[in-house]
Amino acid sequence: MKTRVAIIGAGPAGLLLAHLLSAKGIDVVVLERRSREHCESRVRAGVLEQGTVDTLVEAGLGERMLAEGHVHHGIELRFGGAGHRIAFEDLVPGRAITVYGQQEVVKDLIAANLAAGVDLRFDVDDVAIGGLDRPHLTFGGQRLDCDFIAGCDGFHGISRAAVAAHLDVFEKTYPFAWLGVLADVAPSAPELIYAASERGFSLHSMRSDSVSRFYLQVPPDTRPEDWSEDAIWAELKARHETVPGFTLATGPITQVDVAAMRSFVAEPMRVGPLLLAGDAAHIVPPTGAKGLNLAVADVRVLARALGEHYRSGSDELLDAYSATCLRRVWRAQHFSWWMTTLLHRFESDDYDRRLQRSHLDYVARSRAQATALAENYVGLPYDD
Ligand code: RFL
Ligand code: PHB
Repeated sequence: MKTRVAIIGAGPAGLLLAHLLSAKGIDVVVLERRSREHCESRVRAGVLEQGTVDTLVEAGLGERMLAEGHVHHGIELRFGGAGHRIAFEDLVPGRAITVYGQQEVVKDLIAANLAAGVDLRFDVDDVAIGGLDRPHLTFGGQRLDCDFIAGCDGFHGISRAAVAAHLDVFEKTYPFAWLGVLADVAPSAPELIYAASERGFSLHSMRSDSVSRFYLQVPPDTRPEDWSEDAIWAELKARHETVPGFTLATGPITQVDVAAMRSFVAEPMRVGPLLLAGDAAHIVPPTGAKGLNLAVADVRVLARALGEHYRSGSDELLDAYSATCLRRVWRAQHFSWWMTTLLHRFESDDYDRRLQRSHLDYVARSRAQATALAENYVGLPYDD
């Protein structure tokens, strides 16, 4: 078999890349290890930056997102017995976030790719990178020759590992994880609440008018079965019901998962014909809601660079791919680390705790600090 761009992984990065390239008439094959059902039901991110929304709309993928997603013009930081709203409409006029589940984005992308006749293969669990001199993949006893391999296979994929000898890795781990909770209950507030309490960090988010999404800071070795439904609600209430008059509504919990917290960057994002994109190249802790948005930003740059390669033969954009993406990646690394250290409870001394509180107060009181948070949260403009 032969194709121009062989894409490993049908997450947001691989699927959007396939969609953008096929729209330019560039032949692709997507190979995904898991089933379509698995990819469409994996609950992860929920916050789309303005630029992500614009990118999806431009690519013709906006219909359901614009109808069913919820546009939010602010978030709340809750600490010290009070809530402080970061008002996007005032601080970064014209920019907002859209709350629309990652699995809905994935469903829309799979449907659009299949409608366009893209060669999308699920349940392919033995993909191997055959070589980079004459780039090809092998799977299921077949050989797929290609011009480029797009490694869109997430943090635990094979692509980054295949070129590990060529990469510099920058990494940070955190002494806690997030317990993710999905519940059939209406959100208790219209916007996201990032709550920094004495008991640890907690996040109130949502998926729809009748489904809420919560996260609790927990010890890193936590397993979902360690937490009963009652214990989850008690802890969510204790961390959120810290301002007068706020009551957290409860309901049946439908899913509990644990997400590790990590910061990670592999450089460069290109080794010859192998191009890494999304979580395959970098990970951020979810506190800044940046992971999915970075994956989309990478793929925008990559689709344009590959388009230029095939259209005019110029490799200027491809040669700049890694450096272009890494500028945004490192900004998001800093923002995600900053939000994480600002809001979580660390085993630190009293001095560090006072610093953390002072910093939170400063964000709540200073327009300059609040604007810095807001412009990063809604997403800085793309370079292009
Ligand atoms: P993905 O989504 O991991 O997709 C990779 C795909 O590759 C497949 N794969 C393979 N296929 C073939 N052969 C192999 N050997 C393969 N190995 C792996 C996998 O099965 C999978 O289908 O990576 P991608 O496309 O780069 O997308 C990245 C995003 O998924 C990720 O950054 C976000 O989910 C991160 N994230 C958030 N990002 C946001 O922008 N906003 C948020 O609000 C947000 N919240 C979150 C998050 C991630 C979380 N978890 C679970 C880590 C909240 C959580 C709890
Ligand atoms: C989510 O709704 O899943 C979500 C929202 C904000 C974050 C992380 C996750 O920072």
